[in-house]
Amino acid sequence: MVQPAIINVPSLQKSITVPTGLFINNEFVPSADSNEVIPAINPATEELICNVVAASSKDIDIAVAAAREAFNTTWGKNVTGFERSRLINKLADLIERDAQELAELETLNNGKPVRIARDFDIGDSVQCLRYYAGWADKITGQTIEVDNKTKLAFTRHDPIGVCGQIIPWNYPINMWAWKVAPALAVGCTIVMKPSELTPLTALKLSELIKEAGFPPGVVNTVPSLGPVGGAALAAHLDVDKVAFTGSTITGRKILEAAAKSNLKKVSLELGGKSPHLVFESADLDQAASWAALGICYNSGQDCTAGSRVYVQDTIYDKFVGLLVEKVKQQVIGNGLEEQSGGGPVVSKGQYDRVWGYIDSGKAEGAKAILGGQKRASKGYFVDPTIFTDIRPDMKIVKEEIFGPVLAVGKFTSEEEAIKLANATTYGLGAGLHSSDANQCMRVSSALEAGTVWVNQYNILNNNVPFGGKKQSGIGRELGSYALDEYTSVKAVHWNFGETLA
Ligand code: TXE
Repeated sequence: MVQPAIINVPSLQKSITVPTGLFINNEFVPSADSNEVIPAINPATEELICNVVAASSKDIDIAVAAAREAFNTTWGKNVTGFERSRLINKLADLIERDAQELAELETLNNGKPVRIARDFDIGDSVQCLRYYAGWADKITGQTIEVDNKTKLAFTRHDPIGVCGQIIPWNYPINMWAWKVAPALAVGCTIVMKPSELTPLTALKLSELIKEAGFPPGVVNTVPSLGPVGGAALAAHLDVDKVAFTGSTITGRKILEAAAKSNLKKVSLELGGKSPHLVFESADLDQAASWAALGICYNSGQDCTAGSRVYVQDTIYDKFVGLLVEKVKQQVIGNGLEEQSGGGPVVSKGQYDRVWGYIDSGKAEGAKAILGGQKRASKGYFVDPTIFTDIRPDMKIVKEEIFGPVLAVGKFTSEEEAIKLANATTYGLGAGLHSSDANQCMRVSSALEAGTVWVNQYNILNNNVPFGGKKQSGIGRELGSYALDEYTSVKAVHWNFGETLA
């Protein structure tokens, strides 16, 4: 048993208790063979919140063994869909009960405003769990006639087994729910590796796993450095599936490790450089609001951040003026303060990375019409920055920045707009604004992206699939589609009459 940390939060006039051990078999335990810790840092103050135990590759083996044992005994095919549904619903209730404290912890470790963590990230996570709880007793195959008189075939959608789930730091609770909910619904067991930057809420949620009544070993939580715990999960011979959200470069490593080990099933939700097209018939005020949301939400640390906006030349000046006004309204501050609409970026590493892009934009000749200046105060704050006068070869136009940095360009025709939008190796999200319905249909069909938003941006629903084309990923999360990622189809051929001579 590892003692929890008690975090004093003077501005909230309270303290929050958070477990710091590895969560294996429903207990918080030390590492089996290592004294390494992961420091959890508050990005608004740059101060240490607490240290948590870092899992070694041996700990990953132990967690996978626990998940395998649970899969073979108390979970997997040994539990009914009704029971899985009941437990997932219970978990959703507990998260809802603790939403405020979970949100505060998310803010301390990630930086995002408490209000957003509570009302959006956690609200959506609770709904996601309830959505998949609804599916748990409806996992069915098909009956397929192969010969009416003597034979029948049917399919079973079996839980795939032990799942390694590797999640990032931009939506620590939300990504946890997106991964955990469908896996549990179909009967899989889980070894969850949260990001080393944001391990705290995954540990806090682990307490709720136990309280909800999930049997030991069904969900295990192993904070660890990516190249240690993440790599061990991806290469593990007894892991049946890895679900990953993160950078394209790490996604490649995971796919490679899966190929070199046991050919485990892999789903990848990777980066993006999502375009946003504004046509002359659009409601410009609305389009500017959605475009501002698209780049400012979560301080731009969003895989579908609308980081390239292309505007029809006839309305360019008017639209850019509106956009600047909307973006200026963003209040960036400490997430614990209720008026903050956006927080700092997550870490020193991410801060330096984003500034590297801002500097490169300036050096390559783009014009910063908003932002682009560092603050003198503490904390990893980046004020929203808008670049115009861009060229397709600039780094800020080609690469994922993952910060509130927007590149704005111009087009003259629909054809050119589509060409610019699709000129990327990514294919995660895309947005378009137009009041011409035929144009909306034509352009949404031509955009190479897993999700296209028409006259809105960045709105997701738990019952609608989400994922990427091109180098933005493999597989789909959310909706009924995610169930396929966690099941393996077995065909059973039944002979009830044919005899061999
Ligand atoms: O991502 P990593 P980083 C993008 C975004 C960001 C950049 C770098 O552009 O600026 O990636 O962020 C684990 N084997 N996105 O370095 O490394 C790691 O521990 C297995 C987009 O933080 O991909 C963490 O749990 N796992 C994105 C997770 O991978 C490994 C969200 C994500 O970290 C590993 C985050 C390895 N070898 C970043 N190395 C999105 N799509 O939303 C690291 N990890």
